[in-house]
Amino acid sequence: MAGLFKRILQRLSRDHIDWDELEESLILGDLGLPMTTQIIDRLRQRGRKLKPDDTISICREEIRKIIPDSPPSLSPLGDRPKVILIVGVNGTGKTTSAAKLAKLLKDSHHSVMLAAADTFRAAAVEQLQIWANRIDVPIVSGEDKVDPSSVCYDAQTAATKAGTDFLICDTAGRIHTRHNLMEELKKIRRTLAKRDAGAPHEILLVVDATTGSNALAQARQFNEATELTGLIVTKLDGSGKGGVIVSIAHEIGIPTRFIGVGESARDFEAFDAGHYVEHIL
Ligand SMILES: Nc1nc2c(ncn2[C@@H]2O[C@H](COP(=O)(O)OP(=O)(O)OP(=O)(O)O)[C@@H](O)[C@H]2O)c(=O)[nH]1
Ligand SMILES: [Mg+2]
Repeated sequence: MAGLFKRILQRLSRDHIDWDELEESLILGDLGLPMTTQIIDRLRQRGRKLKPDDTISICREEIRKIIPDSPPSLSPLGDRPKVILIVGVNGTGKTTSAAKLAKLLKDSHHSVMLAAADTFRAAAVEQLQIWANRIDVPIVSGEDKVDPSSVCYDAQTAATKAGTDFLICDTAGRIHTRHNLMEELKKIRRTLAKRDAGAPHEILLVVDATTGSNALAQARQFNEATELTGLIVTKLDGSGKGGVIVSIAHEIGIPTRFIGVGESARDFEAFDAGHYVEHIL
């Protein structure tokens, strides 16, 4: 048993439930107040005879109700590149996740191209370039300080010409409360939609699991600006933190699509609700 439930089980006594303590544990586990209240209500309906193991299984049941078994997987469009835009605040793991996702798709025998559209931070293009070489995937990158929209557009042109299945665009870290940065993201979207009205077909927000409720605020703001299609939740390795997956699904309705569980290219998985509830949370 992993972090949150293990901690709760250790604190539960055999003969009575301390509701305040249980509530505090769920909130500290980043499940969010609405989800916590829902779980506590459900447990209270069961009354006094609850055993610690029942408590944990009811928590799991309630969580499973709001997290789909398996979120939609990424399948190619067939006639044009499926464009995936990777967004998020600074340092959450966007560049690493863009590369890991490229590797995952490549390993499933799809053709992939990367676009280095973080032209803001000097070393960002080079960082993605190193990854692209390592995983042997073509990359389109822009000059320093060039408009990220034009890098994405050029990459989309190249991917279309090459008949590539997936184009993954890494973008600069941006603070979700900064208006002009969010406008830049909207411009990238509009530019990609010029060639293909459905593009970007996926907008994945990368959140760092260890940032807890701040990740919920990020998801809310990014979703307002760009209509997210899913989350990549990183740094789940050894953090004992993963509750934010629940609060974001419950309060905003955005599914987690992939998780990052380490720094190497292999430490990346499609999200699996059963595994998450049993082994990660
Ligand atoms: N332990 C762990 N570290 C991760 C994971 N994903 C990313 N990292 C690390 O987090 C750090 C930041 O990752 P980046 O991919 O550069 O993050 P970014 O969001 O692109 O950062 P900016 O471009 O500066 O906004 C790096 O040291 C990564 O190795 C993960 O799943 N687990
Ligand atoms: Mg980056």
